[in-house]
Amino acid sequence: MTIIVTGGAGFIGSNFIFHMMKAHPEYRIVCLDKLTYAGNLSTLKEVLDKPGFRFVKADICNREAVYRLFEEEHPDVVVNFAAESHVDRSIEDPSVFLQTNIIGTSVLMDACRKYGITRYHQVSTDEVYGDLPLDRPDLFFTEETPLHTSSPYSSSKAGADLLVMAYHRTFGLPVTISRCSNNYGPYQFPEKLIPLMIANCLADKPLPVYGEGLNVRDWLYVEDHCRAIDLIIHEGHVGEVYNVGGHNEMRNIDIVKLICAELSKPESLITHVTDRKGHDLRYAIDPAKIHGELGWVPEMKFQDGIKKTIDWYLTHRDWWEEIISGEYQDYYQKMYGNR
Ligand code: NAD
Ligand code: TDX
Repeated sequence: MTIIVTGGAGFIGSNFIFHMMKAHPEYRIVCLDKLTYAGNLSTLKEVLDKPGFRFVKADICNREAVYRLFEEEHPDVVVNFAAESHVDRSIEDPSVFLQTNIIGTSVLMDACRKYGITRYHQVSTDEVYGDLPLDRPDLFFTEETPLHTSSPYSSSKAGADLLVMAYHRTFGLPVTISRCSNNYGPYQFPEKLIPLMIANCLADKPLPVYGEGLNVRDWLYVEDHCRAIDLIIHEGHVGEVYNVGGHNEMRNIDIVKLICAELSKPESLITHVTDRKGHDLRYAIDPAKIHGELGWVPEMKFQDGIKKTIDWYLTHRDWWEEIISGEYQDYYQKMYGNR
């Protein structure tokens, strides 16, 4: 079995590659990644020289490069993680989000049609459902919840999802989609909430909480997400969407306070800053379908996962200090300088 994993030099894609190489050592894993600001080849250093693994630097929007790779590798399965993934950046400049997340997805699926595959899996997000009110804890996103997006990021992911279902219905492409809640764990780029707060805490820098910090996210340890995708590509039903989440809702402010406590830093570092435009209030996944049909359950408890994650950032300072030393400083200044 040969699997092309796009976006495998990013956060979830790299964790998925590690998971698959351990769980299925006989598979050939080919990572296709453009190495944008969010992709880092050093993340993959432990697998780069392994037999059964190949890295190819290319853009999923580059039809010629994508078709060439399919001709060389004859993949059985394609798992598409490649995306622009940060909501705040999509508010600054939507265009690259439309290009990579929508056009890139269509190029990959065109290649799948042309060369034939047994499964195309689209890694999507709970953000395509929009948000839920804070005062209705009884409401959850199911696979039937209508798409109702808020940001250019989530709109581009919803656009991709619609295309994936269209390729299934019109061309019979064997597709599946997973829509997961917020992930956390090793190798997450420090622009995202949890690693940003860990890095700032360690540098005794202000912790920029948007608004009151009352927005709720449903956190899942990245390895649990990777196991879910592994299960879906093997046992999921073609043409189906699977929500992935572990019923672990937390307010942003409580996550930041927890990180302060774990790192023995004062909560006085917390600084409330101007809210994100169009900020989604609450995400909450109902995972009944993947649990009932495929038997998936999350294994990592948040209390353990967050400790493990903080430990990882403490013991891998070289990985993220290198990242935040370069162009990230300009990004940080632009986003947080006058906020
Ligand atoms: P990330 O930003 O850490 O990584 C994205 C990767 O894609 C990077 O390696 C980047 O170089 C690569 N990439 C970007 N544009 C590309 C292009 N045009 N061609 C080839 N490669 C390209 O993202 P992540 O957090 O690992 O998210 C992976 C996927 O999971 C995304 O599709 C995202 O929408 C989805 N998702 C993320 C979360 C989360 O909490 N992070 C939750 C649910 C779903
Ligand atoms: O500095 C910050 N301060 C802050 O209060 C940052 C970076 C974030 N926040 C808030 C905004 C959100 O309510 O924390 C929450 C989480 O923010 P992000 O880490 O940017 O994640 P989110 O916007 O929820 O989107 C994430 O989950 C769904 C991923 O980035 C997406 O790729 C995924 O689809």
